[in-house]
Amino acid sequence: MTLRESTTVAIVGGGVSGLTVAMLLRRSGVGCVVLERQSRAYVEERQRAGLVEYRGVRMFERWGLGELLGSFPADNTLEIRVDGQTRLLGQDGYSQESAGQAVPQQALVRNLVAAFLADGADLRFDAADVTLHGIDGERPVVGYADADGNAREIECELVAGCDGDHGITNASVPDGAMATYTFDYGISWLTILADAPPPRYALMAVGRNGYAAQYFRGPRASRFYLQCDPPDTPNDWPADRIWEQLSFRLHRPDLPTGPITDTEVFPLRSLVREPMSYGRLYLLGDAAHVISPMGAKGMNLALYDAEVFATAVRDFAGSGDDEGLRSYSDVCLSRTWKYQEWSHWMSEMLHGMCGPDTFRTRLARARFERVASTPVGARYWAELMTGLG
Ligand code: RFL
Repeated sequence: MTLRESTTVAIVGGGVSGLTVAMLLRRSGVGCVVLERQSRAYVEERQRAGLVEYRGVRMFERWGLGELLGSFPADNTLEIRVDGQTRLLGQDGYSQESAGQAVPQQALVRNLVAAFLADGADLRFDAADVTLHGIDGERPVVGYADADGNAREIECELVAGCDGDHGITNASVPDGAMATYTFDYGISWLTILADAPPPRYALMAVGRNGYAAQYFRGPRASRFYLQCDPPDTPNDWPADRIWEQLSFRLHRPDLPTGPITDTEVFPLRSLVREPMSYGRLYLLGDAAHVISPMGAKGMNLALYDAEVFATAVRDFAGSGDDEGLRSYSDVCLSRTWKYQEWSHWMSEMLHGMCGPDTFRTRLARARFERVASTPVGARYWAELMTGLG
């Protein structure tokens, strides 16, 4: 027999967007249940992003949740090493006053899970075979199988699709009800996690040696990126080749190395689904949009969607005011496209500066000079970097 329960919001996916929206709904006194396909250990170990922009830091503080971000030092400075020459961005007053916070994504997820459960809230791991029914009606139903294989159903007023690009929620929208806009950069990044000391500032190296980057992921951990060819797999990149290429492209013969804990190759691509809602289903985070990690905005967009949605639900549940729900998609898409444009502009400029000298590399270098050496360029950079633009 299928056990049926009810709640206000059924949240599918317990990543950054799902857990954040759940936490904000909890703070607003709105009932919700989170269904996560993976185990708790799995989601708490999954490493990805590492920077919460200033706007996101302020959001957590506004909701009285600032402590969830931990206390790693923050700095908006970004070092761009052009053919080995250091150029620093983000050292203007505006950037420095509005620094984000270095927060490894898995640390944020761990803190959100702990705080949510400590609050007595309802988070169900190992939820298999999630299905959505009646999302265009008044009372959608979310079906799933619990960790013991029992069939369950949750009847709700709203469904939050927080299950990433390849989840079930965006796939439940009828064909033709959403437009999907995609862009493929035609290149891939090899991403490497290593127990190697992080650089002083977030570091990107561009120029004739090719693209590489190194970011903080803890006091003794770094995430590295290397541009590679799309057909490459991690098998094409043994440790010796990784360290040799990182040292070469970062112009650091003395680059400290350490055990490599993870490698992955992913294509640089972007995607936006419009509108971000259908009936009573609302898409958040990667379920609605995927962004090239060049501008470090994927997690930040997920956090933004979570706050816009939670605020709209609070108003709807409190007084029946559905204005926030009706404008949810437009409000979130406005920021999504600004960030897509910025990430695309950065990707074209920084990748454009790599490789042998051509007309294109010269143009990209001229573009970079305007950002690196004019107050207007610095301000443009800062507004997007901080999330305040
Ligand atoms: P998540 O974090 O992928 O969480 C989705 C959750 O849904 C679960 N799920 C399901 N649950 C129930 N039923 C189903 N049928 C389900 N299908 C899936 C999954 O198990 C998972 O727990 O999506 P969310 O919450 O939208 O958050 C988005 C961010 O994770 C993402 O945008 C960022 O990680 C992107 N990203 C980066 N963003 C940044 O802001 N800065 C960065 O530096 C940055 N680096 C990165 C990144 C993404 C990367 N990958 C994935 C290619 C680096 C990498 C390598």
